[in-house]
Amino acid sequence: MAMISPSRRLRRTPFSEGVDRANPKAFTVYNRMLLATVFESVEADYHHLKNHVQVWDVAVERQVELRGPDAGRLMQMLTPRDLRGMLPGQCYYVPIVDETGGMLNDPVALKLAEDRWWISIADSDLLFWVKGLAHGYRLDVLVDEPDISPLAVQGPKAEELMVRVFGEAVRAIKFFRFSWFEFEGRWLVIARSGYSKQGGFEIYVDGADMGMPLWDALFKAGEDLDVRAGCPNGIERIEGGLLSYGNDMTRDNTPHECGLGRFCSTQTAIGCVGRDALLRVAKEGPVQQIRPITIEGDLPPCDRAWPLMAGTKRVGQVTSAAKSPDYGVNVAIGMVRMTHWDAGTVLAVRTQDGDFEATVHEEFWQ
Ligand code: THG
Repeated sequence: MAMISPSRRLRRTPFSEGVDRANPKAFTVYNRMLLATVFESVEADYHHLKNHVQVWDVAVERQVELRGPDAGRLMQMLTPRDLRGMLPGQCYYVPIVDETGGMLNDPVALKLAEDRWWISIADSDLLFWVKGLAHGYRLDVLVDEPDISPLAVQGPKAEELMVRVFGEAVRAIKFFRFSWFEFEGRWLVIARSGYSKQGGFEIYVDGADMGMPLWDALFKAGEDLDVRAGCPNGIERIEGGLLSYGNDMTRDNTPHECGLGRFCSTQTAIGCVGRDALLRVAKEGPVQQIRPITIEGDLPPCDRAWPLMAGTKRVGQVTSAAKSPDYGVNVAIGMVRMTHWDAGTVLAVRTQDGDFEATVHEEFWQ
């Protein structure tokens, strides 16, 4: 494969110097930024993540900041999740939908204060939709992308490493909660969250100049923990059922089709622009839904949607797949029609290298 041409459009991050030092083998593009995808090998990275601790440059998780008296109102316009019980210091995984109920993004929202929110976005240009709503509804709120760059610390030894750099108080941070910590005289948000099921934290680094000093401090403190540069792992996130926007779902899907119904309280999410559309589809229930899938055989890379076939009939598609070392089978994420989504249903998945046997499951692997 040819190289990717560097340019201003393809943004580097405050941690790129550290990432480059660790010799990544491949990058993807996410929110018009570079995101490493492989260091040693996807399998070696996977085993290391499950046993040790990794530091991930996830600056690609850009923040859309809402600031002003109408920030809370705007936030509720974006999502069918009821935000009324959300307190400052909490993170919520929030489906974001348009007026048809179609998924625009699946970010983590942080409530910093009643009048200040961060939306930590997946790979779509959410900023434009949010600015459009704020302007169209004449809301008293500032919307922009601040110079905030998340750095994730993930894996079973993440807490030990974080304690060494930020002190014992990090142990008290609960899952999907955050608080403020000092580093070199500056205050940073640290949340217990991250795009893996191995546990860990996300540090919201405020100001690009803080990037490498923090990166270096983590690596120095974690030498004896075998801390390594890492990245969201393609195998581990499929095992855990963590969805990838643009891959596993798009604007064509409702949150209910994505299995995100538990993050919707459409009835009470007053003001959500997709509320009426979602109330209509929620009443009937979705006709297709995300399912865990296993696939037999030696698969090519999943670089396109693979049709799921029941005989000659297309009944869904597989959108992510990887060979799992721990489960000894290819694990996958697919969207399956209601008629074929029962656990144990055997289908054929049509890849660029031909058909393979696929089995539908009930629960993800973690
Ligand atoms: N962290 C932050 N921003 C992000 C991501 C992240 N933005 C992009 C992307 N990841 C958004 N997608 C997800 C998908 C899943 C989760 C978080 C963000 C996630 N889900 C948990 C689960 O499914 O087990 C828990 C959700 C819950 O219980 O509330 O963590 O990773 N900052």
